[in-house]
Amino acid sequence: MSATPPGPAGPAVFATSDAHGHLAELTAALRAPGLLDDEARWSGGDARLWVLGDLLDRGPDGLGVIALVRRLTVEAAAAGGAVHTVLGNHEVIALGTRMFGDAEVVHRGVLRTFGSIWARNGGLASDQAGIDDELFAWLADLPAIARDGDHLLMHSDTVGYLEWGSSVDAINHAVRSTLAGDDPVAWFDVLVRLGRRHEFAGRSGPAAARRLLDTLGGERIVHGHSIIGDLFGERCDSYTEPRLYADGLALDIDGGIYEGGPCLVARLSG
Ligand SMILES: [Mn+2]
Repeated sequence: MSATPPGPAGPAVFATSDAHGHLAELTAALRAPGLLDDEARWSGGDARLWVLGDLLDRGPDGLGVIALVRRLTVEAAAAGGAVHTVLGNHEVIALGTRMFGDAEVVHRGVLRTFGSIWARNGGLASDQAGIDDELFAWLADLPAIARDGDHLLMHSDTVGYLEWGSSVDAINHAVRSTLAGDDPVAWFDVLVRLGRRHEFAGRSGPAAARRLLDTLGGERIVHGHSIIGDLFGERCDSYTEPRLYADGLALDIDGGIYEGGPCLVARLSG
């Protein structure tokens, strides 16, 4: 039985983000719209689910979140649906820490180490210990940005993606090429750019969002990374829905799980 039967509008499309190791909350949030059954198996039929990064760190079980998402990717594909994952800055922090550890790197005149950034941003030793070569390769190959119909999907609310290229393919090629290599300065460039935020908010936000959409396609940006409560100055327990803003050009789906907010699953279409 599928909770999301195909209709005239086509398969349903959903997005979630920033689970940050909160496996139980993510499982419950995906079960609510019928994407998972009682045993946490894919029950979404031909629906498509986008997982917009920051799977690990901060919460107790990043490896469990990753394992769930990877299993659902296989199960959804077998059912005619799809689960896709997009790279978040915490994936880059975790991989960079795995690769470079506490090696000091001069980046744009600043002395940095991945290990210290990881430690300051909720890095978990238990997550780090589980990143073997196979998982490293899977995470490092995630796309940074994607299009699904009218939606442009990315982790971070920044126009910085355009500094890698002016098409989705060019951006993903550039980021993958960097993460396939071992140049720590190039890795820090990826991390710093994906760490930017709030660029679709405020007076200049709509124009920034419009520039990204006009260049890469799509009618609406869907992103995580910036907690709704932080972006709009609200308590994290005071909202239960994603937040549309920037004249309707951007949808923030990061409820802020680790700050007491909800794990949001946005229904984008269908
Ligand atoms: Mn993030």
